[in-house]
Amino acid sequence: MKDPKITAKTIFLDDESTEKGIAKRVNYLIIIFGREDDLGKEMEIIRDTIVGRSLKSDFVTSDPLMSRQHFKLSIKDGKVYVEDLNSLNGTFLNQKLLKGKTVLNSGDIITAGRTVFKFECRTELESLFHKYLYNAATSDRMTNLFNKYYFITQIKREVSYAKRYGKTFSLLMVDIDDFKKVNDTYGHQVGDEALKFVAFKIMNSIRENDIAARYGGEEFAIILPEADAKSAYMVGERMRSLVESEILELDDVKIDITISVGVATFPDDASDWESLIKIADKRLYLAKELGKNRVIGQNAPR
Ligand code: GH3
Ligand code: MG
Ligand code: MG
Repeated sequence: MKDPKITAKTIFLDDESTEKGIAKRVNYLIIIFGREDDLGKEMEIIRDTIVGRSLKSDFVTSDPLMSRQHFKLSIKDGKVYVEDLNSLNGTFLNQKLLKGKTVLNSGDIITAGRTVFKFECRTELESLFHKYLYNAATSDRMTNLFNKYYFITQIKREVSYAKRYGKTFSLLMVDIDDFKKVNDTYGHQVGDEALKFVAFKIMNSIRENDIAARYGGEEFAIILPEADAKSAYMVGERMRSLVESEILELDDVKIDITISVGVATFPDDASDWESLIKIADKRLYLAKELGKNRVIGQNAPR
């Protein structure tokens, strides 16, 4: 969760900040066409920025037709320049092969491999609005966690990253125990509050780079980059105990909420994302069978 989430509330500024927000200009590079997991990705250009496929680039894409360090943006006297970095397939500016260092104007289109970038000089308000739209497309409104669509693009990405660099990562599948009873006893509104409560506890048990999503109704999925089976189990256990230890108090009701968690680890348990979800799900199901309010990881029977 690297960027703070921009909600409609955040962009509703007072008069003075609105004036400033219109007056101030910010330079952005945004991917307007490319691979699904790159689309909509953007970066504020405030320093020299190398764009390419390598993780050492400042703006990393997943386009296999781009060079590892494909082109560079640099700033001089308030202007932004673009130059190709001896890439294999060249860089195109407004569909013409780029030669030398060229100044960029707002609206310019840069093409590298199969990826199309747009350079934009935006007002600060526009840039907030873009963040808001991105957030709306990738988040679940009720819990403010990521949505299932975003989760799937990220787990695919995590698998290819871990495969390429020989890394491990883990997945937690979380489901609220006896949630139907909460709805049936107290009504859907209280049920919704319980969902937000669990989402909040999940956020409090993970780190900045972990990706927590609402996977379905009362089910959550969390990607823990670089976490092995043991540390993922510990994160799950921390989550479970955080939820258990606080009673949810709403007006005149007090509710005990618990969760069950299934843990699966790449590559120990599976070598593709679909099987990894299946295994975590199976363990979650086992946690339910064994009496709920527990975490089941690698040592559980499959
Ligand atoms: P288990 O411990 O086995 O998970 O039992 P459960 O009752 O939690 O599981 P079940 O799948 O039977 O019920 C899930 C319930 O979650 C049913 C559905 O009405 C409720 N639910 C799903 N999404 C929402 C939502 O957005 N808001 C509310 N209030 N309830 C929801
Ligand atoms: Mg469920
Ligand atoms: Mg449930």
